[in-house]
Amino acid sequence: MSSQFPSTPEFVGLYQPSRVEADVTDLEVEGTLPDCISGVFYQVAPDPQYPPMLGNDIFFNGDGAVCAFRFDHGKVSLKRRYVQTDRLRAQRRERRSLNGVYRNVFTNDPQAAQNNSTANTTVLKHNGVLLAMKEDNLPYAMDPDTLETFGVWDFDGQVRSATFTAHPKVDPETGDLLCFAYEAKGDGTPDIAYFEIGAFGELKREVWFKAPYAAMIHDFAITEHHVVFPVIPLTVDVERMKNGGPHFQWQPDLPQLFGVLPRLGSADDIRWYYGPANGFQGHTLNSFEEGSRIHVDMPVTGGNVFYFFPQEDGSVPPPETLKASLMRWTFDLDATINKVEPKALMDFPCEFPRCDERYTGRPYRHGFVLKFDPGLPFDGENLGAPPFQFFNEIAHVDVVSGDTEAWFAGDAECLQEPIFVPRSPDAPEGDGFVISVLNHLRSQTSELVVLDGMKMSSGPVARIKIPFRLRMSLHGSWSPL
Ligand code: V55
Ligand code: FE
Repeated sequence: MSSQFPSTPEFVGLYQPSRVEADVTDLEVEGTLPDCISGVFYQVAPDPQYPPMLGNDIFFNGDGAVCAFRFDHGKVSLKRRYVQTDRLRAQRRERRSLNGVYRNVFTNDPQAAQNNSTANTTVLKHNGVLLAMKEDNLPYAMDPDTLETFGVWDFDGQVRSATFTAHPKVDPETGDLLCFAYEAKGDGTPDIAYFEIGAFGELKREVWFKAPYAAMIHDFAITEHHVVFPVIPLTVDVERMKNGGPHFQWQPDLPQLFGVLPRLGSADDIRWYYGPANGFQGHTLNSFEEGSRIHVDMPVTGGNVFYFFPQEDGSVPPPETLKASLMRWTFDLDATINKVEPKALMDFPCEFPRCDERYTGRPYRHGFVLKFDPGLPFDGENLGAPPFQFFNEIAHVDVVSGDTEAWFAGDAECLQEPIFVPRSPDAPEGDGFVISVLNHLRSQTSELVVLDGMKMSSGPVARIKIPFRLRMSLHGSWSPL
């Protein structure tokens, strides 16, 4: 019996599954790695173990495969392992895919695991374990050194939500993990839970409240005294799921909704703000407060970015019509109206923003983003580069001056989410290095590039060669040694 991945855009080129588990000691390095980069870069990719049960599948439904790049005295070693989710283990037992439509358990094979998590969206070390997260379930915990999977992580029984975000934030002052759950009482529930978990694992705060309707809350934003929940106009309907339909559906008439909660508040204190309809709030770059005002900086796109979650009539906007840029939303707690309009900080499409995380939730200046410039040479049409998550530049953005400095990676290359590493613990904001996976479409190879954050246009100071191709990934984190 043939078992091959389909030749659909979701499985070719950058999206061809990699499926490699590996240990490579001392990768080849072109250039010089600064000694001050000492730590582990963790990141995770959706990387399906088996060809999709239903013939095709979306990128977000692949099994989580974690990379750990350990930087130590100018050398880098690589370890890559699948998260041993219940779902992966059931598949390997049956030797085929058992999971149907993304986040729709009604379409799973009866042999599939009860827990539907792929653990494929981010990895972050907290209180001694590496958490692999997917927003539809609790995290899985792994050994940060061996990448052995320990199992589902409920924080010693303290977190009792059905789900858990893949975008927690670390408060830089306390080391507390600020996190939340949406659809927190199960599929289609409008319940949201907000948690603060101490650096030593103790649950410090927990607030449960309800959104006006059940919809995707992918990322969120924190400040010293508040948290902000961006509710994307992608709603959930369990009846549709029972009919085999998608978990999410785009609602062009719904606003970009934001819930603002005081960190010390209760459910009654949540305040909802309404932005323009038919817009897509992306990932948070950073956020901070200034008197009564809370600023949240993120890429915003005019229309549905997720072509795999169409609106009711099945339509999706042609990708070239989607205008995106880095925007600032300002929520004024003293304002009497609840309407908000974002202001553009930059005027080019970008995503996967990251800040110097010593400044998370605090006034800041420097950001690092993946950028797409359609005006630059491109020679990848026949190499399987779909019009989704394709970035040919990496940039430093200064949100105070509005300046941008970018590096173009090449005419058949695609960058993945960067991570920022400070030069030293007390270096000025933004003084340090930016690390990103770079995929070469022509040679079907991958490398890590390391750039000086304040000299982005000079290009990499080092390129670290990976002896196999990495599939497109999502998010990751830096953990100092
Ligand atoms: C996102 C990614 C996901 C997901 C839901 O980027 C939203 C947004 C990788 O999986 O399940
Ligand atoms: Fe994300």
